[in-house]
Amino acid sequence: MGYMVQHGLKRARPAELVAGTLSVLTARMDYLPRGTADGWRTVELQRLRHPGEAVVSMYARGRDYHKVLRARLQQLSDRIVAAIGPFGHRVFTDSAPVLEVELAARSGLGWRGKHTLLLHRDAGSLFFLGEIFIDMALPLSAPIKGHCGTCSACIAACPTQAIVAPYRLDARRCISYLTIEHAGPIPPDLRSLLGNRIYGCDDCQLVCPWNKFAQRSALPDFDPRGGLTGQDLAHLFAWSQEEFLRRTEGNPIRRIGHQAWLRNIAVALGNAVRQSKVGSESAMKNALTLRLDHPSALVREHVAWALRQVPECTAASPC
Ligand code: B12
Ligand code: SF4
Ligand code: SF4
Repeated sequence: MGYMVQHGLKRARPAELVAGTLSVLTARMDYLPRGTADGWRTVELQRLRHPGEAVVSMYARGRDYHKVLRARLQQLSDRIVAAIGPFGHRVFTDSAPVLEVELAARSGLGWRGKHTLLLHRDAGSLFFLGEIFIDMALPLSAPIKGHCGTCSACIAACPTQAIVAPYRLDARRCISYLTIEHAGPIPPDLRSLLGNRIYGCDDCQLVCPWNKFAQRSALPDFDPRGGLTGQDLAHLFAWSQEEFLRRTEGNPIRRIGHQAWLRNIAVALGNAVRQSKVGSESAMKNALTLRLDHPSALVREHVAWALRQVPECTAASPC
């Protein structure tokens, strides 16, 4: 995430990013899939109790939001042009050095929760943010009051204690950073805390009481696809590079590449074999063993670590 330092104050000064910007239109797009049944938070929390199941963060089970939101913001800009005539504008979603949560909070789209994400009483936090920078001075909308109160459920639920204080995140400990943004080895002292989360993490949002009010998306784009939900770790670990690329086409997971995919799943397999009942770990052990001579040193090291998690055979607990 070194780009944050490189961009310096451009991040906080929209007119330095796009010359002539006078206002920013902020938008949210809900991503809870259309057909999600009530009780979905319990279902998602249960997945974390099945060590052999791979858990991909909810935002990444469908189409890559960057494309969907950008296209829709562009369409909105085109409609405004059709209504009022040409004006200078540029759309963003996570695509440039823009402080999206801060802009959204200041414009009243929600308040920043103690987990640092934006949330709203009527929508929880399961939405993406995007912006249109424009060269017209519009009346400002006002921020809204925060409603976290004395709650600290997200802080308590974070598996790696990444929320080091209310509204303060140590990204180096966040599973989302470790499994998506981080390119190197996952720090050994954090590996067991990742559990079966192989891409991103939703825990701080799953426990948030306001996500009872999370809105279903109106779009088919975020329907789960590519066989990424409810899959066995061993099954996903067996995907070749070609299969990985084919299955993740149009999905944000593709960005991390096959090597980081295997790294993440190796950690989850290590965590699963450590907890598994005698005998039930053999498929996972076999899957790991088949990757012991993978060309990537990163993958090999994580596989070797995972195999070291297999419980010792003892007289009390024979193999
Ligand atoms: C880097 C990043 C991450 C990092 C760091 C997260 C973080 N909390 O900072 C990692 C990889 C860990 C991450 C994880 C996730 N992310 Co992320 N991430 C981003 C990204 C690209 C930049 C955020 C950022 O700048 N962080 C740095 C901190 C320092 O900035 P900040 O949080 O805005 O807050 C500070 C400033 O605003 C500053 N500030 C306040 N006032 C002022 C005034 C001035 C003048 C200045 C200079 C500064 C300033 O003080 C604040 C506190 O330090 C944004 C997209 C974007 N371009 O904004 C998405 C974004 C925040 N992520 C998003 C999502 C969905 C996630 C995950 C939920 C994904 C997942 N399920 O795995 C997790 C959630 C983890 C969590 N609890 O935050 C969404 C959040 C939507 C929402 N409802 O809020 C965003 C907005 C992407 C999007 N377009 O939708 N993410
Ligand atoms: S995404 Fe997961 S690891 Fe990151 S702060 Fe939230 S609960 Fe903690
Ligand atoms: S879990 Fe509680 S403290 Fe955390 S964001 Fe939600 S309401 Fe705020």
